[in-house]
Amino acid sequence: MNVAHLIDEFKELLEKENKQANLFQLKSQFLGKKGKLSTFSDQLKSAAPEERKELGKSINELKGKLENLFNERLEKLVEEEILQQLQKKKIDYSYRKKNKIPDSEMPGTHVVSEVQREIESIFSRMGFMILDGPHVEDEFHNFEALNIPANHPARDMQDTFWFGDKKHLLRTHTSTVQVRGMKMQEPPFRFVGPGKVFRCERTDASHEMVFHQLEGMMVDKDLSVANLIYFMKVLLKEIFQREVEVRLRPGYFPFVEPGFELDMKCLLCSGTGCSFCKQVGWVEVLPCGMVHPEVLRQGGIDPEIYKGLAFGLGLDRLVMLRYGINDVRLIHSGDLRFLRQFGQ
Ligand code: FA5
Repeated sequence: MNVAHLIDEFKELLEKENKQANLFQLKSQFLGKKGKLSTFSDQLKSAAPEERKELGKSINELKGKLENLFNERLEKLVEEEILQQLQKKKIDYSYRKKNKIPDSEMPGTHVVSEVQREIESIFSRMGFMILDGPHVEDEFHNFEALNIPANHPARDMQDTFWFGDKKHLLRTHTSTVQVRGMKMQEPPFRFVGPGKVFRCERTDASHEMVFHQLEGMMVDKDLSVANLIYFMKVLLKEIFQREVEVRLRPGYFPFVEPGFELDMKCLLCSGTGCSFCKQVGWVEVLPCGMVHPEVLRQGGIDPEIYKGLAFGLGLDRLVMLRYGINDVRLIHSGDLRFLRQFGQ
């Protein structure tokens, strides 16, 4: 058998196959221990010593060519398979029309987006800017700049989805926006940063793996805990359109000092205890505090001159309290029967 013929034959057979397993089988038929190439290697054994070097070289070249052909075909096949899968998953935009689903049955804006917009507008009126931040973050913005260095036990407070490089992650909280916001502007300033956050947690009635927070930050010369409490109260009053019962207790977050947990009386059970509030009667919705001087420094702000206040509202839980939704997993279920109750 001549070399050119072997190459052509392999090429032709590779082209005909459209399953990865068959490709690998073909590879072993040609390149395996007892494959077609091995007959050339056998010739090597019986060749005269002066011919061996040249022959060995050409066998290696041939092997390289066959391997290249195989790799090229495999790569193409994988690409084709991915394209096919994508085709299958394509969204059918004509589905609604084909099935004659009227507008009135389509869910409108998602309930979390709706409440988010409402809160954005409340803060806008109080002079806050609205900032956005990336979902894929680095260690610096999610932890280090927030006074949570490597090996700090607080890293375990939030179970993190890490990327393979161990440097990037899906942000575990919107406090990352504090870091970005401080670097963007000169004080005094105030902004809110709403968005999705991700935690590798076991889910239950009040815990999801993907949920929403709304960060708030204000930096100015004369700020105190009194300002913090004022903003929290305005927010809750506007959202619930009435005075709601809250309690403030000390809370530990490395990026604030002092730090607080602001809990709301559970509106689902009026404080008597249910699965949502874990029978406590109170729900954690608004952790907050005065920004730690080290965090201000990391953001390029002199803590001797400026003070900061910050809060991290749990948006989904607030939505649940407002509408009496007793399981956070419903919010993200995509169940149209649930979603149609909200939005316009
Ligand atoms: C934080 O994420 C801090 N970054 C908040 C903060 C900001 C504190 C600024 C101080 C200053 P925490 O892990 O407690 O804190 O989450 C904040 C809120 O998100 C909680 O009060 C709760 O309402 C909500 N939350 C937390 N985990 C979940 C979850 N798995 N599912 C739904 N909501 C959650």
